[in-house]
Amino acid sequence: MKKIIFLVLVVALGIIALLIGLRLYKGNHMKSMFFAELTYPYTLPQLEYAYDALEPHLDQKTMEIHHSKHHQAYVDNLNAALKDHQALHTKTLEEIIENLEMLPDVIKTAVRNHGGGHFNHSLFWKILAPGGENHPAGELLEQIEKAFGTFDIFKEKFSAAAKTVFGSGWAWLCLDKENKMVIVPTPNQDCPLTKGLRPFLCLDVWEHAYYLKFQNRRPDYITTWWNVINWTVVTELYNKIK
Ligand code: MN3
Repeated sequence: MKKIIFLVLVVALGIIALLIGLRLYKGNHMKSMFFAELTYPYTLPQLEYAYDALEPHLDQKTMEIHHSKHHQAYVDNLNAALKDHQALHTKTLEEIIENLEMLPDVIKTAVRNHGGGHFNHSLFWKILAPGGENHPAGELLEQIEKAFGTFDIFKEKFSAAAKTVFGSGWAWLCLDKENKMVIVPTPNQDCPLTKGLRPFLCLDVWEHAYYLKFQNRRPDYITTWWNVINWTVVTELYNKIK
């Protein structure tokens, strides 16, 4: 009799452990290294600073139109594309972009452009700040120096990548699959996540990001952008994904 009670107890404990395990698995399943809050229906994230806070480097009018019009349009178009695809409503944007190739063909291009647009801009606003520091410190600085030689060489290489994006696109600093730091340009709103890269610094070089103030002078926009980087946020992001 005691043996039976013991067996029942063991089985019951086994079932409880299994249920807890399944729950944990389900909890972790919706994975997000960057923005757990980016899920359907998508909304425009609030900026943590005013539109004029990045003056004189990034001007108020550009920031306002870029955020409230351009970014909003990516959000609206992404929601429209995903509206009838309920299976994707429980995923984070990050999961969707990482698995772009597995999406139904009818929405693949729209998600690539507008999902990318939403993710890329959400990251871009985060890494900006008024009166940013000139460079990171500690381990991130050491790793940048290890990867590129000096911080100034890194800046030159990143700026060159941003300058030479043909047409619209972005420049990124990412960790690759081997955890190596790489500078990567992407066209349009393509996101490095789709290629298995983990981005932690980005620069929007679409004309809408600078044309009002800089017109055709993209290099001037890039030079001034280095003054408004929030290295604290970039470092936090780097520590999270490394
Ligand atoms: Mn933009």
